[in-house]
Amino acid sequence: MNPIPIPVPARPFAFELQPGAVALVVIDMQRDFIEPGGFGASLGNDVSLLEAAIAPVQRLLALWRARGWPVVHTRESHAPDLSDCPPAKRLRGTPALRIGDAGPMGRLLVRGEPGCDILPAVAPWPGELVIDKPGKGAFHATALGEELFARGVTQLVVAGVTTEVCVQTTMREANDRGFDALLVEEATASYFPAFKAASIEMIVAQGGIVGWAARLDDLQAALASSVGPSGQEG
Ligand code: C5J
Repeated sequence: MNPIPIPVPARPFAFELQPGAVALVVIDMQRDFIEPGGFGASLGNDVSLLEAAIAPVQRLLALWRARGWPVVHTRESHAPDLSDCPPAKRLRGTPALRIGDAGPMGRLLVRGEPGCDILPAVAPWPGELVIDKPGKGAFHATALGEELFARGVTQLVVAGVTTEVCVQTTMREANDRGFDALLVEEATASYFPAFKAASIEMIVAQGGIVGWAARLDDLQAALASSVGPSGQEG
């Protein structure tokens, strides 16, 4: 029997969250984006702006883990030989350091290097899916779609960084693949607060042309007030 959907207050209208079919997808909470000396800093960004997402992502992880629901983490990352990094990506612009160059946390965005790791505060637990992605979107050149299908997932609750780049790209990819995707506003951050705000508006505009956006407190309250068929919290 399908569990009863949980209505989550959201924009542009309530998100009917389906227990058992909803994965939490946490995008690129990597040291290379959030800590000084990484890829984000090499592009001239104030990386401290992304710290605001850490505690909300921790809350989301706790909600999903308490229910045994699927959690997916992504890392924007490349093979050590950079064979999966198009020159157009590596050579664009005039950053202080390029992808693959050595920085204080190792080679930027290269798998296995310290900077490529997910922050310890939001690190994957054993058994959680970790997707290494060479692009901005989490579906491009990865097995994410197949992995979600195998788990019976039809809905995504999305968090992580940065809102207008990898988060929004992933939500658009998810939308095109038939997933319903909800962005949790406090659990995402950008180096450009105005871009974060604009991305959320783009997602929910036109009747949810890309998906939904919700406040974390509203999602948490909706989950706490729902009771599954077994009498347990949804
Ligand atoms: C960027 C990302 N901003 N994870 N990557 O290059 O958003």
